[in-house]
Order: sequence, then C-alpha cells, then structure tokens
Amino acid sequence: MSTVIRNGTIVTADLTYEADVLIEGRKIAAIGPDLSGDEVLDASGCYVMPGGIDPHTHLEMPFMGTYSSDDFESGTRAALAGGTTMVVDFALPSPGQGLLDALKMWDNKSTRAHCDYSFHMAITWWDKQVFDEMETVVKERGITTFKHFMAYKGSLMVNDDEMFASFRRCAELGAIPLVHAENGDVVAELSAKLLAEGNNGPEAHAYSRPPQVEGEATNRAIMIADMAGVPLYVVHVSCEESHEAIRRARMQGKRVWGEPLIQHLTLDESEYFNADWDHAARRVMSPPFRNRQHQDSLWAGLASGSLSCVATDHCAFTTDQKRYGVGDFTKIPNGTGGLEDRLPMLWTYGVGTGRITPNEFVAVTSTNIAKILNVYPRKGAVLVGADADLVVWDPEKTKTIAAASQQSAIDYNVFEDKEVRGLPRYTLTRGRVAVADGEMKPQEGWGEFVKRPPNGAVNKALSSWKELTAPRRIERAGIPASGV
Ligand code: DUC
Ligand code: ZN
Ligand code: ZN
Ligand code: ZN
Repeated sequence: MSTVIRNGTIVTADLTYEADVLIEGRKIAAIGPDLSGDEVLDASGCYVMPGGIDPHTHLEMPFMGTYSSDDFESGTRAALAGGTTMVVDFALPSPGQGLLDALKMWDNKSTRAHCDYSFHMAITWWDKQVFDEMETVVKERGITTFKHFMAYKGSLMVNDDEMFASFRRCAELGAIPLVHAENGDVVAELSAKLLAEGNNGPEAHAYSRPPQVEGEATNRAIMIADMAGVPLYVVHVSCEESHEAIRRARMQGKRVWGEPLIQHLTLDESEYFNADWDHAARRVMSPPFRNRQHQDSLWAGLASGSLSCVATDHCAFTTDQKRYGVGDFTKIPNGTGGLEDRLPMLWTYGVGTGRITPNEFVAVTSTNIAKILNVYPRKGAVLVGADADLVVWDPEKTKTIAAASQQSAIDYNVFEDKEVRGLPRYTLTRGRVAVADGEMKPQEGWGEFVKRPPNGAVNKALSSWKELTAPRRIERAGIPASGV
C-alpha cells in the first residue's frame, strides 16, 4: 500500500520547492515530480512539512493533588488534529521512587498513544540509586534527556548540589540536562508573603513569580552546566531576563538551547488582571504570562536563532480542578493546554504577521527539536528514508478556536475565540492518515516509543572552568615542589 501527496510545495527548515512525496509503509520512499501511488492526497495550494514535534508535554501527570486531564489518548489525538506527530512527555518519579519504576508507569500510560512519542526523565531527588539508574535509562531505554525542577520547593525541586551531581552524570553519559528555571526559594517566600497580606487570588500567582526569579535561575543553571561540561536545554523561557542569559551563553560558545511556549508568545499578563476568577485560574501556569515587551523578546529570539524551539508544556486541568485553589492561589494546579493549537497559533501570529518565515516555522516546531533530541532525520525531515510523519498545511484554511470543538478533554481553551489562518489539510503519522479535512481518523495504540541515542558530539561543552582548575603546581626556583 503506497500513498502519494501530489501538487504540494515542500517546506523544510531550509528549502522550499515543488515536488510530490511517495510514502511506502511507514517511510518516505521518493520525492520528485509526477509520482504515483495507490492512494492520492491532493496538496494543491498547500505546504508539505515535517509533522510538528512537541518536546514538552505532561499527559496524565500526577501533580498538585490531582492528575492532568489529557492522557496519551486525548493528548495525542489533540496533537494530530493540530499537525503535531510526535510528543515528548516527562516521566516523573515521586521523590524516593526509582527512575525505572517511574518509567514502568509511563510505559503503561502511553500504550494508547495515537502518534509516536518519547520521554524525558525527571530527576526529583538524588542518591546512588538515581546515579546508577541513569545509565540504564540512557543505554537501555534510549532516554537521553534529564529534567531538573529548580522550583516547586518541597516536592519536585532539586538543590544546586543535586543538580551539579546530576549534570556531571549527564556529561558522562552523553545525555542533556533540561531545567525548569525559577528560583524556588524566592517563589516560596513571595507566595507566603502574598497570602499573609490577603492576596489569595489567581493574579497573585503572577506576582509570586516575577521575571527575576526566572532570569536568576537560568543564569545559575547555565553556570552549573558549564562547570559540569554539559550542554543545557532551558524549558519554557518566558522573559527577556532568561532569554538574555541564553543569548549571552550562546555568544560565548556554550551549547544552550531555549524553548519558548506558544502560550507565552501569544497571551499576556492581562489575562490575570482583567478577568474573573475562573478565567485567570485557567491560565495559571509556571512561569506565568508576561507583558508585551517580554513577548517581543521571545519573537526576536525565534527570528534571530537565539531561541531554538516552540513547545506547549501541555498540562491541562479542568475548571473544577482549577477551583482546588479557591482561597489559596498556591493550590491552583499549574498548567495550560496547547497541543492542538501550537502550530495554527504560531503560523497565524508568526508567519502570518511576517515575524518568522515558513522555513523558520518548520525549524522551531520540528527540525531543531529533532536535532537536539537526536532523532533527526528519522523525525523532523522530509527526506527519503525518514518516517512519514507529515502535515499537509493549508495556509488559507481558517477557524475560530473553541473548546466546544477541541480534542482535549478539558472544558475551556486558553485561546478561545482566537481566529487562526493556517491549518492541517492532512496529518500523517508514520504513513497513516490521521486527519483528513478536519475529520479525525483515530488510531489509538498506533504510536510507538522512539528510542534516542546519546549524542556524544554535543556533550563536549566548551567549559573554560575545567582548564582553569586542572591541577597545576607552582614551583619556586630552586626549591623542589615536594620540599619544605
Ligand atoms: N509548569 C506548569 O505550569 N505546569 C506543569 C509543570 C510546570 O512546570
Ligand atoms: Zn516546568
Ligand atoms: Zn473569561
Ligand atoms: Zn513542563
């Protein structure tokens, strides 16, 4: 059984050209003019692009006294509806739980996935068991990225000594550390102060996490990574302070990647301040939405290349779950959705406004991510031999985003009423058509786990620290070093 995508314009991270794409089984078999196959998908007027990869989701995650409401079934269905064909979720051991034990839970949750997926492993505590199991996670399970929370004091947060030890372990294993960069101690202090002063509403969440807590933590993580001799990936970069630290590190030759979210690029802090309780609480996430200056900084980072990927941090809670925090904003489950809307929103507000080009769009939603996570060109590419994870993108198709018509299992959408121009005509996952003209063709269980090899090359970070601290004895003329 073969499928041919005809009459489209292929858009990759660096090329735009007209050609047909022939798919045999799960792979791209040929690219060129006038191809034929058993099934024909018409791509006239459309772009044929690598399917999106979302490097940051939390599906069915135990968090803040509940579970995020989208699981691998509804979450990956939402992904495909919006042109995303692979997600990378976070396996999250509870403090004291072994990494391999936590992975079993994520293996069980993910069997219903409609599209391919991988995991990052979170380091939420530290001892010899974690140190030892990291090797099995990398070498046997093909999970080569480890996430560290610098916030959520008292639950997920790791301290600097634990982070330094884990980063050094990553360096040994050819793995890449990720950080949620917010100063958890300062957030805890500010939260307690706000509550004591009677500020218990959702808007106080934003006041408890100002850009400085993110800038400080991002700087600290970059310096710790440099001392460990390891690259660093900073998730959900939301502000200029954090972006500035990443820019500076990159200018110094350090491999540091920054990931803004579609939410921070397109929604601002007025969502908390000019709103009723439910509206604001539904938008409580960490980091919080920022002002327009920070948004401009993030867009500039995507255009200039100082920021590398756009993700969602998809972590969806219903209104009822959000209401756990009535009377105490620190109990509002943190998180927003976005899996279905990331590509249409980025196209509309990025390509549609001229802030980024179609090729840059492909780079930040797919190809850069596949390269950093070391699954390129199997994923993130329109090349012969690559997985046929593709989106046929209609730049003229429009819709109004509405919770009533979304795939996600929650009762609202943070992008409600936004008009988007640019949507999938077809989404293909390993050769199978999952979405055709807005109609879902679900294929629960089709998704496979994608193993990722360690990337030895990116592991050789440019640390000047190692050289400076290499043992060097100072000898005075005429006096033997061993003497006196
Ligand atoms: N931030 C969120 O808003 N939700 C999930 C975890 C996180 O870091
Ligand atoms: Zn986070
Ligand atoms: Zn509202
Ligand atoms: Zn997250």
